[in-house]
Amino acid sequence: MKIERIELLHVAIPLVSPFRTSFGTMTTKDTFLLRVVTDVAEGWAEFAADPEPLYCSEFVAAAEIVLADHLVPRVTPEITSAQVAPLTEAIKGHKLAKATLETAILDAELRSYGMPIGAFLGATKDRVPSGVSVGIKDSIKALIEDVEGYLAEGYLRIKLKIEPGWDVEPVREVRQRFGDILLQVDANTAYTLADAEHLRRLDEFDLLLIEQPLAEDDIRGHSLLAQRVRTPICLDESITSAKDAATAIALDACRVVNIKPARVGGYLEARRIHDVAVAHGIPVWCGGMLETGVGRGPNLALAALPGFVLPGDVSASKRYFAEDITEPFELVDGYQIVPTGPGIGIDPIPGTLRRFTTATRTLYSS
Ligand code: OSB
Ligand code: MG
Repeated sequence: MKIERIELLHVAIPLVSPFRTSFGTMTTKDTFLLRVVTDVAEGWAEFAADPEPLYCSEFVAAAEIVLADHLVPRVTPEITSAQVAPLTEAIKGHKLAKATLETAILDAELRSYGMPIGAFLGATKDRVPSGVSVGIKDSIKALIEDVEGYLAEGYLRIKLKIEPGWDVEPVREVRQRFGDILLQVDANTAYTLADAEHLRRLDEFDLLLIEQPLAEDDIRGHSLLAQRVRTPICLDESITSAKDAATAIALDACRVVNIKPARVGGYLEARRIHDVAVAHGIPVWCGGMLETGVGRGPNLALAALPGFVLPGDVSASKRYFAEDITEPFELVDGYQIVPTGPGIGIDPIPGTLRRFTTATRTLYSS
């Protein structure tokens, strides 16, 4: 396989409704896709972060620069997906940008063999249970209506976004109204260890987990918090590699790990985190970042690995998009079917992609 062209396509796709978290409100999926054209196949990937560095330090404009000036120039025409990480190791950080490059090359490579990414990663399931992440609302009433709608659609697990001032009450109301559902919360780093006694009030609601309550670099804080709350701590932002996962687990900073391939540099590292967690008896689940179908497809394949024992943030396309750039992913009895086509198993629909594309740039051409 020989790489002939690497293109970056900026896309902007409106969300069906604003998505509010402790770090900000999103109304549009504004990002870019990477398209790798080789002599035998074409590969696609999606940059997972946003125009502003609010969830993580990476953002669209920075990722474009790092890809154009530092990552793509290190790519050789004959590169394999396994060589992307070693060849770009000298470039510090920028894991979400690196993940985009590795995934697009992996997709092209797998398509050239006719192998689905699920088979490549070691998926053992053909469908995965679907959870949904529910944003912060203006009122409890609006929240209850949203959760009711998602449960009616079949979602098997509800995750509530929380922040100081929107935590114990919304959780209490949802638990009271909907009874014995699978329920968890995500704080996106909005608390400090000084809030430990407050967070302990969530213990009475039998949550599956509390995700990333403290700052991303505060492993020790999470470890101390874990001694003071009964609800299992799950890390998201803190885990950027298998090494991080091993450290956090060894220090009892988490009892669950959210694996987002983008955050950890791609699917190869995501699988290593899965393996580390499984070796320690730590359950994992697949997180999301409001991906279009291009990112959603391979996430479903990852979520089909045996250690993914909790429902992921792998919701249907229509949870975020009235129109996606691929055929939409849909729920079937609360589950999503893992794509079985070669590579990521899904393609952008050319006409639809064209309508949502705002700019295109060639990063490499042979
Ligand atoms: O913290 O898990 C998160 C979305 C964007 C950035 C961070 C997060 C999220 C979500 C939604 O919670 C996940 C999804 O449905 O894609
Ligand atoms: Mg999270």
